[in-house]
Amino acid sequence: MTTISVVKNILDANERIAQENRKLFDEKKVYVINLMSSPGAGKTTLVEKTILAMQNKYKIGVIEGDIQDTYDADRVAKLGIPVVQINTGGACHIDGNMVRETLPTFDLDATDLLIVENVGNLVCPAEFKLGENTKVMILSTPEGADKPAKYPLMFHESSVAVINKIDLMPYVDFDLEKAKKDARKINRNLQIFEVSCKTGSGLDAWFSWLEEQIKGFKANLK
Ligand SMILES: Nc1nc2c(ncn2[C@@H]2O[C@H](COP(=O)(O)OP(=O)(O)O)[C@@H](O)[C@H]2O)c(=O)[nH]1
Ligand SMILES: [Mg+2]
Ligand SMILES: [Zn+2]
Repeated sequence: MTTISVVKNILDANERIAQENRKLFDEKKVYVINLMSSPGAGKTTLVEKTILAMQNKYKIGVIEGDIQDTYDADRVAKLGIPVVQINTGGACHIDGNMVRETLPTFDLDATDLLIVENVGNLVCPAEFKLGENTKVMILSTPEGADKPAKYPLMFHESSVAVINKIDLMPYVDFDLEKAKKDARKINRNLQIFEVSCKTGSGLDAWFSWLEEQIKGFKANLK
């Protein structure tokens, strides 16, 4: 009997494309973030805040991934930033090939930071590499502190967890210490930022960290 592991083949094929993307990003010195979370955790809001804080220093591009529609891309385009919408037409994650297809629309020579907002989903986006430098995930306080334990792969694969909507802590039963402890049990090196994209609290630490990463990346390529 012959068994074909479809999932493994898909992931292997994706991995090759992600490596090609990575090679191009290195050549062009583009630092790439793969931003993941559940729907509504605050990805687009964090993208907007990051653009507003950093667009004077860095040239930013954005890829928006959604099953349908262009709401998020419209929000980013309003800020005058090059943005491409990927409509996955039902698929619950972005893959390396989808990213590759958007790249000719960007001037990569004039891009320092490319942010890919993945489809809202805490499960399979963690499995598909895009050629990013860093996977960043957002957990928002209304989602509950049990999410690291329930969705370990997302926390394992990400280098950074942004805990967003800290302003809502008085209204939701979010055990911040438990969330952090469980997340670090899964990923000892996880960098955690506690922020509110609404009030702005904690965002400066995120901006500084990101700036350091971009500078370090560019310096290493010289
Ligand atoms: N209270 C509060 N609301 C937020 C915060 N960040 C985002 N939101 C709201 O959460 C909703 C979903 O945000 P959005 O950025 O679209 O999430 P996405 O689906 O992950 O891209 C919007 O109504 C935002 O205004 C925050 O820090 N605090
Ligand atoms: Mg969004
Ligand atoms: Zn998926």
